[in-house]
Amino acid sequence: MLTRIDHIGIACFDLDATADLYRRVHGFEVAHEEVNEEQGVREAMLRVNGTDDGHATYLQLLEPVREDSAVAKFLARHGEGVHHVAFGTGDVAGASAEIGGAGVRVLDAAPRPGSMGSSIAFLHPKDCGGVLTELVQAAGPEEDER
Ligand code: CMX
Ligand code: CO
Repeated sequence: MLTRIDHIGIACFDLDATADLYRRVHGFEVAHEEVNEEQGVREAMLRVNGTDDGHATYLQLLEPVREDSAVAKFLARHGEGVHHVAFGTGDVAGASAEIGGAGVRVLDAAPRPGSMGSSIAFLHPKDCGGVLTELVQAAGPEEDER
């Protein structure tokens, strides 16, 4: 079951400049930054609010660190902007199996490491009305506060 919006992923060319824009225009601060080599991105998580299951909602700013990464390809084709929507679940493997069983292409055979110790899996945008969709099982609530 998908219970909440975990984050909106936003592709950008310059993470620091884009984080600064969100600080100045929206008032959001960077709560966490990391490089995910497997996904080929440097990312900043901007915490928007807490949710009733003890986790939180974020904007995830994504800057490619490799030319062959999904985000680099997206930027080359579409430019900067919304890249994906991520929903929270208590069981990413179970949710992937259930959604995959309904005929949607799950892009990760098994969940992979995501931001802040989470486990993630992606659904193909062509099977989700044009929206690249990520499923996220967050780490413990204390991990969200970093
Ligand atoms: N949102 C919506 N549509 C998208 C898309 C996106 N983010 N990325 C690609 N597409 C569409 C393209 O527009 C294209 O459509 P048309 O054929 O109608 O033009 C089609 O999908 C194929 O696009 P492509 O550029 O050839 O891209 P690929 O098929 O090589 O890859 C995808 C697309 C979704 C399979 C790949 O990006 C992927 O595996 N993504 C999952 C991993 C990821 O995005 N990681 C970065 C984020 C990490 C994180 O959140 O932590
Ligand atoms: Co994401």
